[in-house]
Amino acid sequence: MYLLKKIKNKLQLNYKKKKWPGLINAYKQHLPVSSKTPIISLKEGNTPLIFSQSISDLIGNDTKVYLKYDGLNPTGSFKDRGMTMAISKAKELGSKAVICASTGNTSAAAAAYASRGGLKSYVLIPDGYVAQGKLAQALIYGAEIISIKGNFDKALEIVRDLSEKYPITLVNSVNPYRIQGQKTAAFEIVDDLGFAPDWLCIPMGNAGNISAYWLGFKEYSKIKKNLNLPIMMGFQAAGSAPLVKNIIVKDPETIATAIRIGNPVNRDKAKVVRKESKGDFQSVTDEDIIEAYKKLAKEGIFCEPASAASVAGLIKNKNRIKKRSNIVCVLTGNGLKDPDCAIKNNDAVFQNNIEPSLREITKILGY
Ligand code: AN7
Repeated sequence: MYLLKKIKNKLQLNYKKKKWPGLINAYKQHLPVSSKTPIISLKEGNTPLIFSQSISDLIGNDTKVYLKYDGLNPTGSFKDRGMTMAISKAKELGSKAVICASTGNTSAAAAAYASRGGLKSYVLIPDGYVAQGKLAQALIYGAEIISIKGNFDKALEIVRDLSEKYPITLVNSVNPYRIQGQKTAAFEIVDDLGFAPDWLCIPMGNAGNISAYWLGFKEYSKIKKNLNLPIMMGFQAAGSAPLVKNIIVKDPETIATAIRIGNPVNRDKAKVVRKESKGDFQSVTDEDIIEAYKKLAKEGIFCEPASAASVAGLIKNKNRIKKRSNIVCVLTGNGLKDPDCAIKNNDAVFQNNIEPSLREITKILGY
């Protein structure tokens, strides 16, 4: 009996140890935190890397395609990785308020983590271009929301100015702690696979995330022997592709409102990533994006349209992929963020206004 109890206790202890502590605690030794940093966490990170049979089959050539489903973070996007760091450091440094410009996800994450940390949050968003789920989040988490008659790029210009003049911490991806937190996604991929993928496919807006992944892979390669670095493939929407075209896009337009960004702040960093990784930046049309979005959903994975750009981009490169490649596509945000898009773009059979009679419904089912 005693022995049994002892074994049981030990098992329970192991189980507790295995509980995910949030990404700062999990990767402390790789992050600029100390015992003085108040860790503001919602247990973000540790998102699943899901093998996709249907996308792998579509690519063929014995390719294995995995999806890094970062839409399963606490506020439904990868922004939580950066925000746990940005808000923890803001609090450590005595800040009382944070500000960001956002196409939606940054504002949701900033509002949530600021509230949790007892800080005030201000968010500037482009009027009419933030998906409903994201707006709902910013509202309920308690941000002060300023919706401007202008796009994301204009909003970012304003918040950068404000944060220089007043004691408000900027939490867009120009904040270096954001990139530090986001690099942990690369660590997780390597920890899951046991190696780095041959290709990493990722959507780009401001190009903070692609820069963060690259930093993560490079840092891990210094401590893990024989770690090959991936080719970094960044994808933008055709109507909003400043990095692909190497220009500033004045009036970006795309169904993927998350990446409706015409003047990415991390432009130079992104170019370095492309060069160092021998990667490429390409555009995908809104039609390509919706097609990939539906394909993913058919396998049970619901992401937002911007995230589907990574898979749309991969599909476009089908003929360039070497045999037996391992590929990771990053799904940056949850599909529930943008319910309108799913309601407008699906192949479902939806019959409404039906009489609630067995006869009527049997007829519809075709029996
Ligand atoms: C789902 O929320 O810029 O290339 O203000 O929400 O690091 O900018 C969002 C960006 C990809 C692009 N996928 O990442 C914002 C914002 C989703 C996003 C991106 C965003 P970056």
